[in-house]
Amino acid sequence: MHETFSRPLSRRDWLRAQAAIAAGALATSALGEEVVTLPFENGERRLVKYPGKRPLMVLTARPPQLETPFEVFKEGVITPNDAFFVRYHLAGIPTEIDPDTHRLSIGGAVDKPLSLTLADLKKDFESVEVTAVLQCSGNGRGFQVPRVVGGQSGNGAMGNARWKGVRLKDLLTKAGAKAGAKQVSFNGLDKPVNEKTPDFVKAIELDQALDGETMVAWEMNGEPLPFLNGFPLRLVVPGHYGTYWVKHLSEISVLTEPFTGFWNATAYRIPDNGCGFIEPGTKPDKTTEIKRYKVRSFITSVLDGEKVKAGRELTLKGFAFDGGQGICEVQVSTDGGKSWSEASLGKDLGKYSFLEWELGGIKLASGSHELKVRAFNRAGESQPLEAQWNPNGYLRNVVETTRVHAA
Ligand SMILES: Nc1nc2c(c(=O)[nH]1)N[C@H]1C(S)=C(S)[C@@H](COP(=O)(O)O)O[C@H]1N2
Ligand SMILES: [Mo]
Repeated sequence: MHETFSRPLSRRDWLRAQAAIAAGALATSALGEEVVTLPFENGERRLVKYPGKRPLMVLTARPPQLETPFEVFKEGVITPNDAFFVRYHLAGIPTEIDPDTHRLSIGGAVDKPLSLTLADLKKDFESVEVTAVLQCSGNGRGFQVPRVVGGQSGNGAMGNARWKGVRLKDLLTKAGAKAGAKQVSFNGLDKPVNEKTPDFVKAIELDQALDGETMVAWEMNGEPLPFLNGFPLRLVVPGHYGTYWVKHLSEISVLTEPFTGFWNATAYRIPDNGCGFIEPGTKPDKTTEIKRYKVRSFITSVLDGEKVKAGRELTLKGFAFDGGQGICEVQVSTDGGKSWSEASLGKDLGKYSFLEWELGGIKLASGSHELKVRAFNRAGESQPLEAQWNPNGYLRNVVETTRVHAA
């Protein structure tokens, strides 16, 4: 079995992979297919192997929406490419892209429109790298009560990777964004399959596009981007929810007026009240675009529902992240949130990365225990003990609870 679409493949491999995606899934088989059950209503998910991926939890097959099984996060703070989640909105996803002929156009309000190949990007611009979390706005939506429509994800619609590419700023500087430009929009090769669905185009402010952090990337963890994660080029917007990270990027447009497309103006919006949450079941008076990640933290060394040895010394581990202020403290509770101990922090991979934490010397008496972790960032932001709500199930960042039984 080939590993990714981005490696040279035989013609036969290509045809097989294309047929698999077109059929909506690479069915491992009806026999012996594993199922993972998330702890909420209708939480059964088949584990299916797609091209370039190990078996992942299928939320929808067309378009592919694949969730990372949470136990993958035990492997470390870099999420392996073959386990990285996949999310698409449009059923018309590309199945074959030739990296030698693929072009990225930069147009709109610029002095000099550009049309660049992957080779041009690598040769004509300085390459840069960042380790950054990619998290879907609806990560954890399945846990929200009362429930809302949208993909009912557990907490596996996130991952952390080392991205390599060029600064968007350098591309826009070369093209010469015109004075008075306001925003920049991004389009990829995927297409809607019916007329009513708007094409997936996203825009960001020009200032942000020029911040030197937003990137056009071709590499993830030292490999070409996996096909389903945006091969051959994607936008990387460190600290910002995944909706902006446009995949199979083909077109960048500099705009003189604010973008009014569906995916900015109607979708991916949160209550405009500072925190993004409102009274459950109500409607927001005003909305604004979703932007940066809220503070989150997870226990990964033991999973919810796991059994542990009573009285035996235990080290808890996990990771925390935020939208780029940087995590400065992590606290762990083994008594359901009554008391908290400070965890030690692992190697700093940069302010946009998962940051590992660890707390040793824990002994649990026989019986059931609620383990919790919470993080604080440099802006003094943390996580609420009670889950909060909004109509799209975005921004989940409650202090998560891992229930273990010691015996
Ligand atoms: N072309 C394209 N890019 C896209 C999307 C899409 O539907 N089409 N979905 C976005 C959303 S909502 C998310 S969360 C991320 C998911 O990236 P991944 O599939 O690499 O995990 O891709 C973003 N980029
Ligand atoms: Mo998303």
